[in-house]
Amino acid sequence: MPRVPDALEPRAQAAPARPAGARPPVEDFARRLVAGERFALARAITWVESGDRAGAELMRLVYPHTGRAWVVGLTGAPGTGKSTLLAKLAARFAALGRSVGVVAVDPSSPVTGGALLGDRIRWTPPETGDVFFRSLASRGRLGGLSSAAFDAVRLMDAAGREVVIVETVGAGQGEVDVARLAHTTVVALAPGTGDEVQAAKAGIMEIGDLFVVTKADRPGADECVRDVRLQLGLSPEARGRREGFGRAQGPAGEEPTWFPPVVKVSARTGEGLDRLVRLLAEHRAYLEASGRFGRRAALDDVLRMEDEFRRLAFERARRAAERAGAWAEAVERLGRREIDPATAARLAWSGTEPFPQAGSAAGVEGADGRAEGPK
Ligand SMILES: Nc1nc2c(ncn2[C@@H]2O[C@H](COP(=O)(O)OP(=O)(O)OP(=O)(O)O)[C@@H](O)[C@H]2O)c(=O)[nH]1
Ligand SMILES: [Mg+2]
Repeated sequence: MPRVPDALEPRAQAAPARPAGARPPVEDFARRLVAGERFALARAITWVESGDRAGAELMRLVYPHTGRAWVVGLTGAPGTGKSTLLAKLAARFAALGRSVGVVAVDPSSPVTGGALLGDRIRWTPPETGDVFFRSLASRGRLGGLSSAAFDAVRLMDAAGREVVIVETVGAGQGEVDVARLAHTTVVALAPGTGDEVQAAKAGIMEIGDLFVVTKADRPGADECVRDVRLQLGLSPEARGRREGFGRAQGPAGEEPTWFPPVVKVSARTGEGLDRLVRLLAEHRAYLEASGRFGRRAALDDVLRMEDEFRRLAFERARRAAERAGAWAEAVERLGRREIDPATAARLAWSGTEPFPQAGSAAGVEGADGRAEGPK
């Protein structure tokens, strides 16, 4: 059996270094943040959340200090018990001497203002241990994680948080995003809610590295575990198959393997928590043994780069279309319902420079976005 990593071994806490000397504010903040100062971290996250330019500047400065944190994503339907579980997990890691960061993406939207569920758990920090909690109200335009959530995770990483746990409500794109950001994705399902069925529909069975059946003190937990196992391709007869970190003979010799475990946990009674923490540590060991730990963060960074590139490309193309008058024309004809939105987009695109185009909405079908010719 593979060795369980030192993520479980207690370790003494290092005191954050005190900064000294006066420098320009953002640089000063960057230094204090990297030294682990909580106030600087809190301020930095506020900057990125509000879109303050200082946030982008700070990110540029502290970025070389990122890439060390273990990012654990926790997702699941509203009211599954994620926050309650997260509080227990954070306390466990903190008790082991780890500095913990928590990013909760609040399901309340700026439109409705309210929380999804009246009884949702408010965060109470553990009595001991180093936990930094931050809740972000903002969500991405398409319901996925906002870039502020990604940035908050990176800032916590730069500030030396060793474990960063991100809670998102499973509502489509959110889970996919959290899996993209996290090294380890935990999917929470509550018994008796038909969550298993929903999960299969939403495709979250594919993203889970671990499945937690929450509220195990309630009836139906065993059935829920069985259903999830069945969906993972673990028939009751195949129960003996090893879940978690294993090794298998691959083309290039023995390779680390991972099969998603299903854990029954009650945050209320504490049942299953030890096993969950042990399996999380096992997944971390698997990530390291397979070289995925470093690669995962790098992949996320390239995707973040793509996001920004997409934004820049959009802005440039839109400005070009506006200059050519094609944007306004497209919007106007769309408003008169002469053309549908897709055709309108092509018409607007036909005005972009420096891409050579035919002047009509119909003539832009072949545009592949490659800049050709002098301009
Ligand atoms: N019986 C029982 N109830 C639980 C357990 N964990 C959470 N709950 C209850 O389930 C409700 C929702 O818990 P939360 O932790 O807020 O769930 P959540 O998934 O974070 O909810 P959202 O963030 O709103 O999606 C609360 O009333 C909790 O008290 C548990 O282990 N057993
Ligand atoms: Mg919650």
